[in-house]
Amino acid sequence: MSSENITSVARESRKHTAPRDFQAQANIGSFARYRKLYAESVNAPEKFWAEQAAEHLLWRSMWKKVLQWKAPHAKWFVGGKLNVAENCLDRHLGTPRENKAAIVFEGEPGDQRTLTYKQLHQEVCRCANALESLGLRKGDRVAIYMPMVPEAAVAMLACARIGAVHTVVFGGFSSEAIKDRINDCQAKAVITADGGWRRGKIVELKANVDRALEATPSVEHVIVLERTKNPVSMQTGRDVWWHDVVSRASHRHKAKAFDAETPLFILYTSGSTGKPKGVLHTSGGYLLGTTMTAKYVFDLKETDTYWCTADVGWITGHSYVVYGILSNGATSVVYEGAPNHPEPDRFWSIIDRHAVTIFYTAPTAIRAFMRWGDAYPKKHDLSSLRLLGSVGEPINPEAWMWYFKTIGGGRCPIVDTWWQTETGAIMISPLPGAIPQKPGSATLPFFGVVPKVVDDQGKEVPKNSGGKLVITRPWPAMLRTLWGDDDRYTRQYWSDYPGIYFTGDGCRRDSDSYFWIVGRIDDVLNVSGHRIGTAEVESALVSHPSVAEAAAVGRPDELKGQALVVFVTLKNGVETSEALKETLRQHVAREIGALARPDSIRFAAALPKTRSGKIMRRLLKEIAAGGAVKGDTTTLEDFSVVASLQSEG
Ligand code: 7RM
Repeated sequence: MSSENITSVARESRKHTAPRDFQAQANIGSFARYRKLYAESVNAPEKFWAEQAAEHLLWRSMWKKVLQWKAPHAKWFVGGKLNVAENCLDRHLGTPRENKAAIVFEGEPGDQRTLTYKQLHQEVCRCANALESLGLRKGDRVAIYMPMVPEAAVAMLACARIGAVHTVVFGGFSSEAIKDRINDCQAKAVITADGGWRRGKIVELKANVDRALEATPSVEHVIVLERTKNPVSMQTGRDVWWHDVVSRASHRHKAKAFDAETPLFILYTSGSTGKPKGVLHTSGGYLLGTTMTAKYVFDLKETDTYWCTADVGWITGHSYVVYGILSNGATSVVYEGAPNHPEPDRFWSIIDRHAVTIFYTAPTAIRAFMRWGDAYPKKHDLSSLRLLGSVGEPINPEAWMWYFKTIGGGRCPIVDTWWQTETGAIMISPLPGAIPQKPGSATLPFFGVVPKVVDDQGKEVPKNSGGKLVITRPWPAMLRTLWGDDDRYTRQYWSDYPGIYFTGDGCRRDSDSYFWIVGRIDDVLNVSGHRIGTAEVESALVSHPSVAEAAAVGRPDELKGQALVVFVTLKNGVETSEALKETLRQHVAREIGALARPDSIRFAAALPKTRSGKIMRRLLKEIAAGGAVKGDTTTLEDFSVVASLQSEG
């Protein structure tokens, strides 16, 4: 879609600077310090990255060249050797971190477990030995289909330790989705569990794997963790129990050094059409990017208890539950279940009981908490928190302010982190002690990241007008290719503007040069020649006291090009009515302008979302146009949501 004059109308001007005591202790404590480091990172990038790589990672051999760039292919730290698992574990042993909690786990039923760095290291060594004893070697692909339990991280790190390439398939995906992903990367082994807990029920992971494996000839071994004691069938010769092969293996394992460009993992992400894309990340650059961003964006300190609520099946779980956090020697909280089990205060109860200091979640969750009401957070002591984070979508200013006041008690900075599966690490975000925040803006780029907002010709657009977000230089944690489809890699990301990475997102910069992401460019609406970001219409709607969540889509319209259809879920206790529809229409017109007045408002009990909470507007578009839902729905969280929207016609 063309980017000409995306009408960007959000005008949020509130600016929040971190409290003085936060700044005083911050890893980057002033705007001047950020500017200085940023300038160094873009003026002499190879020098900057060489220094950072030496400071932040443990290398077995030094690289010969920092960057080899032949667009669109990058190699970072060429000739350097390291072991990612050793960086996340072994290097903390023999230091005061050895007996520090690496993972603090809470299962949904309430069971708790803490693994120190020493214990986690032993588990990973056992798992690495088990994988090797099954014949897995460097370069082999291993699918991981697990609940959010420490063993999911153990399995990932064990793969990294032996140079195998993991592909984590989110535990909520169907057997169809597992099958496609296994076949695409020809995985030799699967690591799964007899089940996982979700809202008091067992998710039948092993049964899903069994169904998938009817059509995956590459799989030779399945390792099954006993989590729920749910009966499962075990196929002799193929399936083995974790407690037989892992727990009994030696807790000593010598980590080999691997080339910096050794593939670390493939993570499938849904494309707008059919086949999911297997995003490939490699070792040295990815680990440097996640380690540095974790340290500076989350302002990690030795004493922090950090909790990112993302599942490991999502890039956020890879980068900011496992790799970037453990590499810093920090404590990572892992929670297995739903935010509203047994009650909608579960997250606040976890923060209270574990004295969480840094909390990172998604706007979709924040809006759900708002909808459930303030009484739940108010029941708990959240005073341990010192920093909040947001990821996954633009956060609407309404939700930002609620998060800031109700969860952060008005004292915690919020880092609104923009990045993608493809970017591997956070790209645009406040550094909390240095960059003043504006609710709804991801603010400014991280070190070495050079984003621009451009028109279709690649020319930078003026301040305050909309365009496409691109990244003009390679960065260490960038994806290297799409697994098995390098042409698609080039076409998808590097063809709109040769040599420049196209993110697929629409954006504008304000007069402070802050970045405001307005959503995926395919989601930009064109109403009577005006281009409007879905995020802006949705943000206007949720600023109304009756509205919990909203999704805006275009429906083909002879007169206007596109008519604006919005799907709205209401706050608890609010009744639907024609009068409310009219009120909301007027509300949007007042907030944005008459051009954005919705043509049609549809109340819905729920919106179709991916597992990571992103609204699937593609499906809503099809529903709005009156057609059937086609294309890939494997990433959809709950198909019944679509069915009920369709039946409401
Ligand atoms: C980390 C992640 C990537 C897409 C991205 C955006 C949207 C993510 C923000 C955001 C506005 C943010 N990876 N997105 N974070 N939009 N502000 N802070 O989400 O691959 O699953 O999705 O998500 O559209 O392109 S992802």
